[in-house]
Amino acid sequence: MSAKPAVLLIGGVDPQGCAGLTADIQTVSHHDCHPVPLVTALTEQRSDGLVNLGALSAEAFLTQYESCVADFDIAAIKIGLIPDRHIADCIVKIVERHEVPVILDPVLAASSGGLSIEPEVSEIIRQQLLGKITLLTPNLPELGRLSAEVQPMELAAQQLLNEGLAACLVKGGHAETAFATDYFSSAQTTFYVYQPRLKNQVRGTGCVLASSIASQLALGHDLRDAIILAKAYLTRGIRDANQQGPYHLVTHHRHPLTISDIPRLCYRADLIGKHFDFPACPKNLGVYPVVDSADWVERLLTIGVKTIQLRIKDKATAKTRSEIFDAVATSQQHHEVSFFVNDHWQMAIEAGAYGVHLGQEDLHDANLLEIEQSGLRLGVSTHSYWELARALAVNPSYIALGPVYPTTSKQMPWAPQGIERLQQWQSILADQYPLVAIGGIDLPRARILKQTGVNSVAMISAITQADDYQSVTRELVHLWADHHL
Ligand code: TZP
Ligand code: MG
Repeated sequence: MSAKPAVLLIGGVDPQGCAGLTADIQTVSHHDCHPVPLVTALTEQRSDGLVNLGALSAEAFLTQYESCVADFDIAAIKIGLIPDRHIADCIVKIVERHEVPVILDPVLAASSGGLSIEPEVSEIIRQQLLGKITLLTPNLPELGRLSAEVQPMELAAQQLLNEGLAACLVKGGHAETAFATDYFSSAQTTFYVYQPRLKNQVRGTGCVLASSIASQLALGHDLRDAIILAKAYLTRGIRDANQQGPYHLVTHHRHPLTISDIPRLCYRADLIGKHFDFPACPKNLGVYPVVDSADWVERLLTIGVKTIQLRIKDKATAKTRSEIFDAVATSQQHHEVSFFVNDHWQMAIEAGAYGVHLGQEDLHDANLLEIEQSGLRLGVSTHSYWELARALAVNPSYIALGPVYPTTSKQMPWAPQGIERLQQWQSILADQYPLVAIGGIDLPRARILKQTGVNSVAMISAITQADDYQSVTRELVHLWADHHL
């Protein structure tokens, strides 16, 4: 077996084994990473509160650190309890020595209360640490301690970004709202991730979330995906929390994720928790060609294709419009055809198309309420976990995942997802959403993909660039013919 990525865990020991480094170590282990604990403090705490921070001396801390890094490389760092300014100064130096992702969970205000950290620590975090880390994960009281802006949380987070912080995930778990909502903010994007509120008062949740994000980054996920996966891990751990004496503790396990574990993502506060209801489409959409003209729609429907998408890019509006209207008319002349229009949702509504297909950017711009009211089906493209979280928030008629294989038909920053990822998504989405595979799929690959149980295969070049598109299309349709609805 190859070496696991090592995650340096800088934090305090909870002598009862509930929070702090114990929770961090369990989390990192369950992500198949190697936990490297670096103790900042030997705390004294129990159910009636924290009696003593028990900070280590700077000297003892740094000696320990040298052993931590003596024999292998560190892939990511997670920082928790910083008990005093001396340890804070040491941590600044440590972070400067590693060019790896650093997650700081600023343990300045525990949910249980009873924690009082000297104000100099907050000052060192603000002035010397914030500009050097990848992500800060404060709860609302901690955000209040660190930011000059008190509220709303969006402005408080922006204030920290203005001071040099790269990204912030504000944990809104303390707010009294129907959904537990976190707010992510970076120079590139801001969004909300939300889930129905689960049991409150589970210990160590902040440690688990930050350690899980650090592990996912150590494993190579991008920051947004790391956050979604970590939230899902924590949600499952809270849902299955076990009682230990007076506490509820996060349960750690490696069971596959379920659809309810994955948080929902949206960009607007007024859409948090909004339930969309797009009509269902056939569960098995089968062979799903994506073409760029009404003529192609006609040709392929004549051969027996039942699901098709018109994807017109860079054509004049009048031409786009006439192609869409022609294709809708053609689709209505054939029996039980699901005809989707890519992107041009207003024209799709006007023309009376069966559905629209939106990429993530289109999803951002489109008026989903209007599409929903018009009764069109909605298909959504995804290429990553955070895009899946976004798709789930709009509860579409189907979800597409790509590129499954390398493709030359579209320029994309994503590496091929591979068949393992496709199978994982198939089991997560299971009965709730038809899953459409797209990207580099030809007839031999379609044969393989069918075995994964995926409901549909979409393709561009395998059909439109084929020497004999008729025979390829017939074989594809035949391949899916026994895939009953
Ligand atoms: N989205 C993900 S991959 C892709 C799109 C639109 C292109 C698929 O084209 P091809 O030729 O089937 O690889
Ligand atoms: Mg915390």
